[in-house]
Amino acid sequence: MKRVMILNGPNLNLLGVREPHIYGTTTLAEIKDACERAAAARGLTIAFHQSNHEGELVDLIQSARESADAIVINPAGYSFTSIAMVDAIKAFDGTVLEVHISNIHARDELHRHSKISHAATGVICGLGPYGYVAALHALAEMKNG
Ligand code: CA2
Repeated sequence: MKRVMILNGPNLNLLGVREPHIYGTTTLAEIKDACERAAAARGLTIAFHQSNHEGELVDLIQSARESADAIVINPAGYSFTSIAMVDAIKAFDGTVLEVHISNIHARDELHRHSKISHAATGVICGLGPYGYVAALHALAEMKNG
């Protein structure tokens, strides 16, 4: 059974609570539920995490080297700054799918250029919370996902 670590970066714990005009009304707990349903349907196991701390996210990415076959990551604000997360992702051998709820390419300059994409296998953005579920379906379809 393919093991997927799902990682969420800073402030995503506020989803559905603040700025619904940008990020919608779905909470992170609801996204976790949707991921659990999709994973069960597709024969995947998931470990779902959120952290506001860059070092903790780096530790989780490193731990995925032992505990996961693939990573789905929404690096949130660290997308635009974190070389440490890029380096940790490069040390992971499996598939890495970067997910953004919003279409970062349609946003302001500050939110447009993810450094993480350089190290990701693929990027999904602008599909809303469904992006996480789409990433799981993609991993289930990918031979080496
Ligand atoms: O669209 C996404 O998923 C983002 O990764 C979300 C990040 C943003 O910096 C990226 O450009 C795109 C921000 C996450 C902050 O989440 C909040 C949720 C509710 C209220 C405030 C922030």
